[in-house]
Amino acid sequence: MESEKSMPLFETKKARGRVLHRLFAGTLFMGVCFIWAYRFGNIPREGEDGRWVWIGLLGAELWFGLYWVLTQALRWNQVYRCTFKDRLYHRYAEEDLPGIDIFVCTADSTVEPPIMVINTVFSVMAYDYPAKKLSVYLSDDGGSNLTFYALLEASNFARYWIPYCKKFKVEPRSPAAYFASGSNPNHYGETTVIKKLYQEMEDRIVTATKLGRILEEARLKHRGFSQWDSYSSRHDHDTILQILIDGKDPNATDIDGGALPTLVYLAREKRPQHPHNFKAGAMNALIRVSSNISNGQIILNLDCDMYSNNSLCIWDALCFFMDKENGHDIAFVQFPQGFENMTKNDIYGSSFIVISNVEFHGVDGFGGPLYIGSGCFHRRDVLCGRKFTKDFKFQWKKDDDNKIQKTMQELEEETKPLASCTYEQNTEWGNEIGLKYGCLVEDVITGLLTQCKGWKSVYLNPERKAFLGVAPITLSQTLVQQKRWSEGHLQILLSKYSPAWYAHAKISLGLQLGYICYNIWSVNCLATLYYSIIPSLYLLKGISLYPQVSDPWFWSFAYVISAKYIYCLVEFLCSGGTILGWWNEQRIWLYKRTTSYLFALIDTILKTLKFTNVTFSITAKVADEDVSQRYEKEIMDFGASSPMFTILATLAMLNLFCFAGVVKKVIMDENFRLYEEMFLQLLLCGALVLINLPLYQGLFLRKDKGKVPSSITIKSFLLALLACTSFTFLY
Ligand SMILES: *[C@@H]1O[C@H](CO)[C@@H](O)[C@H](O)[C@H]1NC(C)=O
Ligand SMILES: CC(=O)N[C@H]1CO[C@H](CO)[C@@H](O)[C@@H]1O
Repeated sequence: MESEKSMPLFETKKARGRVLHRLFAGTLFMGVCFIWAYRFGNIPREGEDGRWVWIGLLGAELWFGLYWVLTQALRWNQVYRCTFKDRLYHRYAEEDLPGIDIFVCTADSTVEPPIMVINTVFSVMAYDYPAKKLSVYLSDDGGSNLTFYALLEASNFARYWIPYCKKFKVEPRSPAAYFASGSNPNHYGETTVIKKLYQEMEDRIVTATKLGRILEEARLKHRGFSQWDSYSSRHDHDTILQILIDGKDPNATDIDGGALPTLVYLAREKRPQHPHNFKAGAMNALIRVSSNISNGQIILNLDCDMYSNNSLCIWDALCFFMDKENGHDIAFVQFPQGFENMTKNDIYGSSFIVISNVEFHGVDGFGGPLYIGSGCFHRRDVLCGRKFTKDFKFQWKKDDDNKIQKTMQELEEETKPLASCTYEQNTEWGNEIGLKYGCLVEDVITGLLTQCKGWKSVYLNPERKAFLGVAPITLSQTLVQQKRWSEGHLQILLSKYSPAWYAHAKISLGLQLGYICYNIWSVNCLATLYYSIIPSLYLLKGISLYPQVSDPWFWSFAYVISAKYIYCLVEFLCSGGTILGWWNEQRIWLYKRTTSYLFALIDTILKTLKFTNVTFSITAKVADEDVSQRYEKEIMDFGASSPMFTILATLAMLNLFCFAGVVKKVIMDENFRLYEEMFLQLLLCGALVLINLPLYQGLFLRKDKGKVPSSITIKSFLLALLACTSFTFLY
């Protein structure tokens, strides 16, 4: 039994086939070097035609090649983790397990409906973990009494739901997902009862949400609502804190007399004159408030739309933190974000299967994944700024029972000041302590700083997804989300804590490159825009910019293009995608780069020059019927008047004109040896036309609400026409 006690709780395996992969990458890199040599060696001399175009191409190809090298850092050293939950399960007595505080963040009750939020709350309250050790905190930055009302209803329904889940080993434990999954259990009678209870509660909450207010009789039932008496708006109110279930109270039990986890509602104080620092501010308030109530040593952070699909995933995370040999330097355990609303071919590329199934395993091999916000377990101490020391060993604290004396009201009043606007003044909160402020991707920069201090992180990607969220279901949502991420990443690169210099020698080179690879997403827009405009225009004009098929240099292009795309396709398929899904991903790749990244880059430049301020937009989580239907049928949604769409449509139109112009020339002039002379340019333009097919449909053929608005159609038509004609006639 002695050996059983010391067996490791997790295992790390290296990916197979790395030697082969490295060889392959080597040959591809040679190809890239040949392309560079060709471009470099053939620059037209000063004064000659086309010198600048050529230099532009050289620049773009240098960028693509170097970026590809960076992406290799994400593939070089992949590792896979697996855990031994059974060993952990048998090793510790219940009272020796650490407390877990779960933070769910919501920001706006209109885009994040309360019923969805409480389903996330249920999925974590019902975790298979001693209830006394579990506390769930909901941070409501919308300060909405509707959300509070929903949570109040939830605190009641939990008394039925939790014992039901435990008794019948229900999975998943979000009631909405469970009932929707239609799994037909044999305990039919009890299921009918609980389903009815749930539906009644859902009705009440949805009705209240629709009305926008809470019925008087419900309001009178709970003292908590009185906290809204002094409320003037979501940007201006006192701290609202309510312990809805106190897990330490022996009277707080479910219908079978079992213990319940603590459940807390928090809307931190907001004042217009105090910056609230968005989600990072909310998280930091939660860290302090929870420290005074349950003070769990492990913190799980979840977005409100991301329910837990595995009631045992706490144990997975603890396997890392509690491993005696290798667990002491692990600061956080990141799970991938899975999505519930995925269609088969993922038209908006929002499942990120290559990032979650390949790249994050790669960064894990170099010291740990990025902290990406949701689905991440942290050590509280580290989040609160503990410095890394090599031989330090974490001790698992026993409960401190001194809080038990206080009444709930006393505890609430004593805790409220911790969530006030002024608490953080002249402290290190938002800097050395807690999540960092001032960045659009506050989670990533916080994770980076943690790693720079010497801590490691771990990426656990089990077959069955532990957390499932809602992916954007329109193109504009997708592009806006991408803009925010890529802009935040660029901010990190330009910040004091840049992976390029600050992190040097603090984290491994591989991890540094991995971070940079994400950080410079937005800069990709320049080369991509150049490549999707210039070669096509020159094709129309009949000027060749690439080697002819008979030229030996042609083969370096041919090899790099085909090897890169075949590899990329295989990688996508191995990550669980479909061929059509890959094709869709290529389209989104192009759209992201020509719009989201471009806007992110421009915004960053403007902000650096101090022209504008940080803005933060949340992507809507609810959609009208129409939009959902198109999404489920995998029809792209262009139905918004966004400057992003004008760019996309103009580029698509421009390539269509160039392609059509060339086809016309070929038909009229039989001697025109186009394939031979301009094969690569034709291929590029043809590929751009092919990939844009759904957009042409949206421009010219579709009649539904998701088509491109006619104002954009006209604008982009004129712009593209102007570009093509002025180029052919004037230039
Ligand atoms: C979610 O959990 C269920 C089991 O309850 C499992 O069948 C399903 O595959 C999981 N979903 C994902 C996306 O992993
Ligand atoms: C917001 C949204 O589109 N939700 C959908 C997610 O997927 C489920 C099942 O396919 C639908 O029922 C939801 O309407």
